[in-house]
Amino acid sequence: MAEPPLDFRSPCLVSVTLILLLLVALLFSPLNQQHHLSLNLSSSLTSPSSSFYHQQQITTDNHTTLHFAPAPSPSQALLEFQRHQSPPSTSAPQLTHTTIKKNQSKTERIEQELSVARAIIRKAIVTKNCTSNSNEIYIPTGSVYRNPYAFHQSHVEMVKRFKIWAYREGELPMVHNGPTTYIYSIEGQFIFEMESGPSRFMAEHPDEAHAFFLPLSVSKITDFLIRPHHETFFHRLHRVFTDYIYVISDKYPYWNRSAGGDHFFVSCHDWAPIISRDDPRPYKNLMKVLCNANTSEGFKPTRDVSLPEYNLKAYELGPPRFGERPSQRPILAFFAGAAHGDIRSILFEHWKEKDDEVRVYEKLPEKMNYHKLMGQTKFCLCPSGSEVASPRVVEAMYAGCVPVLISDYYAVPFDDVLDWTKFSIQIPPKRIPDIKSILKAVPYSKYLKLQKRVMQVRRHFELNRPAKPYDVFHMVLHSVWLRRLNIRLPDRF
Ligand SMILES: *[C@@H]1O[C@H](CO)[C@@H](O)[C@H](O)[C@H]1NC(C)=O
Ligand SMILES: *[C@@H]1O[C@H](CO)[C@@H](O)[C@H](O)[C@H]1NC(C)=O
Ligand SMILES: *[C@@H]1O[C@H](CO)[C@@H](O)[C@H](O)[C@H]1NC(C)=O
Ligand SMILES: *[C@@H]1O[C@H](CO)[C@@H](O)[C@H](O)[C@H]1NC(C)=O
Ligand SMILES: *[C@@H]1O[C@H](CO)[C@@H](O)[C@H](O)[C@H]1NC(C)=O
Ligand SMILES: CC(=O)N[C@H]1CO[C@H](CO)[C@@H](O)[C@@H]1O
Repeated sequence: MAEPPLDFRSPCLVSVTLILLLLVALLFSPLNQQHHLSLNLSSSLTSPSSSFYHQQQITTDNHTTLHFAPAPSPSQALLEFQRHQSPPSTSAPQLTHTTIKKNQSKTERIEQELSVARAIIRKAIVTKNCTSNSNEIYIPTGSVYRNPYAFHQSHVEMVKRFKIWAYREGELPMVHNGPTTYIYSIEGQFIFEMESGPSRFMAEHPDEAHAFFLPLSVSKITDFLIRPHHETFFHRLHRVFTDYIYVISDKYPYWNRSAGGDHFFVSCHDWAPIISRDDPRPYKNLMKVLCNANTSEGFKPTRDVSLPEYNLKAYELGPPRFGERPSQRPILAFFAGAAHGDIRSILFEHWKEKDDEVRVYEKLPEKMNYHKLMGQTKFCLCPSGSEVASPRVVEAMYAGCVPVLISDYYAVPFDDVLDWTKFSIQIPPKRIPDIKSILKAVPYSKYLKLQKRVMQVRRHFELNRPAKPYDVFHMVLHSVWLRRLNIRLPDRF
């Protein structure tokens, strides 16, 4: 009896083939090879094999791998932005291994460049010395940095090398739209900074890009898309994003190459995490740069980036600076804002207009100036509202006021570089009744240190146009850069 002919349309065979392909991708995905290059930021970036957008077989190629000598063990290879880090190896990494091969693929070239950057950063950590050719406007030092040498060198390498391609697809108003306003302003500021002028980070051709920017704006989409009611709207929001990804992954090889792992979008809107709710698969690896960095809602600090929130008019570059000297700040603690969310209702229950030193208002009396009050306050309360982030963190810094974070599940911005315990106070929501005693227990000398460091880190939250090294735009890109350094693309393109 003759065997039936092999029919590739057989659903069973097709799915077996698919499963095999997925397994191969899982086993060999270079995105899994964190241990060779991890800067300890992406341990959770797993294989993208289940993504619809990533069905091709990926293989690794040893020739593209840059070996550091001596071969680091997994823990030694970690480039942690921690202080007091013991050197990864006794000898400095050898950069001489970066021999340029002839006829490299475009992806190989990109990956080799990143390998060189990693090696230079590791060397700066070992030697505690940064190599830079340019005249630097600022040198990070002091306890506010987890590892000032690593950060300094990494920032230098980023400014020197990092290239981003912003997709041109999509139309105004939902894509490519300039400054947005209100508490979503940073989202539009970022898109505007990337697209409006000559940014040093923009790639001239996608082949030379290390990362890819999806210039969609959730807050513009929510403004312009008809929303009869929330549920229907959430589906539409999801559709806009998924369609966009479909278009660019069909037209260009870059999305499929990394299953979205080197792609990112930026949003400050509360609803941004919802884009992946209907079908999370395409978003598994995508870097989400979000204000709403709620780790209990799918935000992964190793993959995603926490974005500071600003409450600004369009084109406005930062809140006013009315900060008094530390000795001229009679108010112990201050908050004014709407009754959004559970944490604030607890705050109001205990403190709303009840205390002379802990001044908490739902509605600020008209004769009072919000920013001036912050400038006369030692500790500015920054409770979460209807999302985890609050524009008060940045406002406090501009006013030279020590931020007091009152939140659950909030992944704070730039945490891989900055040590927040050195310039802020964190009070868990359940200790809201003790706010006054906690803050009064901070010795004046410690307060002075905290305040001085607030003035120091403030530069990392400043908005400039065009952007300047170490300002918030650079810090956000640096977060993306670090996450990009932690993945390696397959060499097939
Ligand atoms: C590739 O590298 C791995 C580990 O570094 C090694 O075990 C393997 O033998 C290498 N394969 C080839 C083809 O060189
Ligand atoms: C490199 O590629 C070019 C054309 O793509 C070819 O002519 C040349 O022989 C190749 N060189 C090597 C060393 O493979
Ligand atoms: C850092 O490196 C520079 C040149 O690369 C050198 O002149 C300087 O002495 C080094 N500093 C330290 C502390 O090793
Ligand atoms: C990327 O993958 C999808 C799904 O497998 C496929 O439809 C698309 O054509 C691929 N894109 C390119 C540029 O090959
Ligand atoms: C963060 O997410 C959790 C889980 O969804 C939710 O209960 C909590 O309210 C969120 N926090 C804020 C401030 O929205
Ligand atoms: C040395 C080390 O592994 N450090 C940290 C790397 O990141 C993971 C989680 O992402 C931490 O658990 C480790 O402590």
